[in-house]
Amino acid sequence: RRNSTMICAPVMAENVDQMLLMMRKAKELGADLVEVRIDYLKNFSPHHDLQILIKQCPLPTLITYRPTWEGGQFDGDETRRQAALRQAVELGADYIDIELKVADEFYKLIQGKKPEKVKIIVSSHNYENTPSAEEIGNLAARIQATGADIVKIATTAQDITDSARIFQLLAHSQVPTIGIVMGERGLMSRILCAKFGGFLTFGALESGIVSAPGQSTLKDLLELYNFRQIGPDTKVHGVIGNPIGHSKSPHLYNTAFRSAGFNGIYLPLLVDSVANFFNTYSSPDFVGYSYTIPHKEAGPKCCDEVDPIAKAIGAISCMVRKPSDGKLIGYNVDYLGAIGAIEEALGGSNGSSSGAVSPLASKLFVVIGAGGAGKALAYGGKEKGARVVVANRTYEKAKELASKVDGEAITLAELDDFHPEDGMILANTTSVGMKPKTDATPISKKALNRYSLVFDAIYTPKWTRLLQEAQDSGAKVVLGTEMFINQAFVQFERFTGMPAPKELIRETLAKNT
Ligand code: SKM
Repeated sequence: RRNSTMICAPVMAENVDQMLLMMRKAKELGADLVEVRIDYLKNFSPHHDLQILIKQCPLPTLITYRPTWEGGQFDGDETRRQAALRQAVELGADYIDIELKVADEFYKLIQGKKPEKVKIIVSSHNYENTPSAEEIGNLAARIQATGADIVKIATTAQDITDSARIFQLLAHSQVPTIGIVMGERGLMSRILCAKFGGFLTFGALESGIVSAPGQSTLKDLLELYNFRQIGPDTKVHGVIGNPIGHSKSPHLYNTAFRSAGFNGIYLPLLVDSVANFFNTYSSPDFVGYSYTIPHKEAGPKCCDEVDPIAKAIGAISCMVRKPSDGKLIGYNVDYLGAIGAIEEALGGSNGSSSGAVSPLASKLFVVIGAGGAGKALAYGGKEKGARVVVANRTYEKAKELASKVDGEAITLAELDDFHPEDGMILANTTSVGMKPKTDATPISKKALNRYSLVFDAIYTPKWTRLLQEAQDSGAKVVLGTEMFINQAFVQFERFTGMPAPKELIRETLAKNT
């Protein structure tokens, strides 16, 4: 274990018995303490219920009685609320959460009655945004001035860069501090708080049942993100995209990092602006990135150097920070994986190094989409001697890419009636058909009988509607998982300098798709 950051499981239920069951589950799942959200209890009788909850909990307890004015469930009398919290203090709960707005009042109430071991967390929640670094600093100072044992600041992420200001607080704070940025864009704060010395993070017992937006599950913290292994020297990696929840990259790399004993973490990074991301996260510990839709083409602008192939393609899929000088280098490792898998399915040797003629040579290769992945596939097709056709919703973009690969451009609307010859090869590189819109497909089924092979870059789901219909039409199919896995091997080696544990990566993807 590399850090002292605890994992706290929030327990929310309508009655005490259910809460006790959840507490046992929290312990089984590996939590360090539980937050008892007594504002969720119906017919709460403070002394009786608190005594049972505090005494029978198999883990240390944090008692929280969150009022509606701070985002909780309790909308009754404030004097009663504080009286219940005072009882929790007297009954020897390990931690009590009290909101900053009433902290001074509460400290007066418990004067002389607080056992030494009971620690007070003074909390502030902002459900709108994350203030400036200066405002957060002032807020923390105000919380400390109440006499808090532990400072808690929870804000809301409007952008992924918001977590950086909370990390700054954690890294510089002189007292134990909980810093959480809520919402999907704040996910990294819930995991990297272990790197920056946060006092605790929250982990839900079940997915979808969270006490605050963006909370991870205990299971994900421990198994997917290797939370206990994160430390001050842990190198940060991630996949930059939007959306990003579907990505299996975190599963693959975190599993592979752990098996290789590599001190790294890999996160899903929901990024709106790559430029803002890199302006903010410029520390030497933020070292490796995968790029996915729609940011592959914006990637090169954020690099200090771009590999010649990525430059020719006009998009990157991978970026690493050189340890020697901190420069960010961009690569494109997408096309190799996809083209290799297509060649293999066509039954030829993938002759790139042997000099043999590729089975793609002189074939008509239709690429749907002219974004980052489309560019990589079109480039790969041309390299192998195929005649490339780019089909894209915006014709201008199709034309621009087609001209780079000496190919032809058509619009997506023309694709259904496009059949200059039989035995063509089709590659979808758009997100049409990706989870959750799995009913969608970029081409009608009846047009598919002109193709001898169909590839889909999408791997969630593994069998897209396009691939199913292609197979029904008698075409060979190449799954997106093939491309995904091939490029992951290369990226792992770039990130770690070690050979990729290929079998493990394969197994991990199979388990998660
Ligand atoms: O090129 C890959 C990228 O490296 C990662 C990824 C993902 O995590 O879903 C998909 C592809 O774009």
